[in-house]
Amino acid sequence: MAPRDLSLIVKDLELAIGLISRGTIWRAGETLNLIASENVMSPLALKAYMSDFMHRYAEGKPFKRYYQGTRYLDEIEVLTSKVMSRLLSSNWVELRPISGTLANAAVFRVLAEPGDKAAIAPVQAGAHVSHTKFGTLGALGIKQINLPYDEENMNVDVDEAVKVIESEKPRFVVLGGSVYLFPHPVRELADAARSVGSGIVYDSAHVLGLIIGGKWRNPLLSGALAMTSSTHKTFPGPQGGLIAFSEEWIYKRVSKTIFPWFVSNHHLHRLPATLVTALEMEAHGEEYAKQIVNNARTLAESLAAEGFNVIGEHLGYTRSHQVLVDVRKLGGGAKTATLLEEANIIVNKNLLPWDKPEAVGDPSGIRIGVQEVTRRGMGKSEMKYVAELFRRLLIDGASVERVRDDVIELAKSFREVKYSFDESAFGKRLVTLLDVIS
Ligand code: DSN
Repeated sequence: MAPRDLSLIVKDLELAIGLISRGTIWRAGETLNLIASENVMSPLALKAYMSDFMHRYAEGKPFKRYYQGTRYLDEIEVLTSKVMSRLLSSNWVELRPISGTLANAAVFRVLAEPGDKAAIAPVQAGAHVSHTKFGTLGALGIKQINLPYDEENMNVDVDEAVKVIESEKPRFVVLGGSVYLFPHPVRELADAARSVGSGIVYDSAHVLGLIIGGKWRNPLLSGALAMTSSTHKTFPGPQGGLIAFSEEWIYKRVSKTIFPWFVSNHHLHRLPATLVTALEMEAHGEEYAKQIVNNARTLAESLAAEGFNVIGEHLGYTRSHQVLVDVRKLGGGAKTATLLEEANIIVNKNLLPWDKPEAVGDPSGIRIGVQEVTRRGMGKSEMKYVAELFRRLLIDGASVERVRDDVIELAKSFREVKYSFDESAFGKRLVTLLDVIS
């Protein structure tokens, strides 16, 4: 090894400190974040995240670990499961998957062997890549059958889907996903799935917070066998995953396989932060979810009024936190998302129902999510203002700098995280790692 060049190390450290700091100031303080799969934790949850648990290992189940030193973590994991069970009306919750994709992997693998078939809501209906042959499903060797899509209703075609389930007899049916405005038909397909010895796995990653807040149907109460999720979208916790089940047998089988098949250590500091967030959602989730759905609808209507081609007008635009806009006339999804980013408005380009998968690099649309700006306290008047900013930048051709200045002003006025516990009251007693190490 070459001798250490301390000046080079310090140079890289300075670079790292600059990048971390500028990235944080920009994304947390100066942008309007409209990515539909993100959110911000509350100050109290952040403090809980900054715990010593981030350094530790705990393979296995609470109180049956392969490591010593886990006594407090065991209690936290049990308590988090208990709170989540209460919020999701499930007696069986697994918190160890470290992402929504790994939650899907564990359930898919238990329900099917390589070579078996699974029927999924197609990509037009919002399927996540992990549901598909290009992602986790394919990696597990499970064959993908698409449920038919009803363009008019922008949803799975129920009558045709029943026929597909009855004829193909898939081992499981996947509903839910990443890009959808209206609830998928769980109740309508549950009997058909059951009649062929199959079950519905509902990916609730995007709508977990809406389910807890009572603004989206709980799939477990509509007949789903399992709901998989991440914990950081409309549920505003740390990045992570979970699974809730409606039957004990599937819980037991998945639980036995998460470790050692899919996760060894389950990134323990997620758990205290998820617990704080779950309690925040129990206290404030109803109000929060209601405001998210109202804001999404207001933003969709306002963008349409400003001259944008917003998808789903005939269905009332949206019932989720998402709004989809067809931007083909503005140069397409890639160009539009890039221009918005220059003005500090962060969205992602997205395939719209008619796009072929090959169009993924430059699709017809953009996807907008309002869950983070809602958490920061924005309401109806801000949604109208956001639509106006979009129009000034994308239709009127206003200068990027002028719009960016207005976006920074707006972002600065909405930094506080609402629908959360008072950090100054509860946080004083919460000891973080930085209080202990020096
Ligand atoms: N769930 C994806 C999204 O919706 O952005 C990320 O994997």
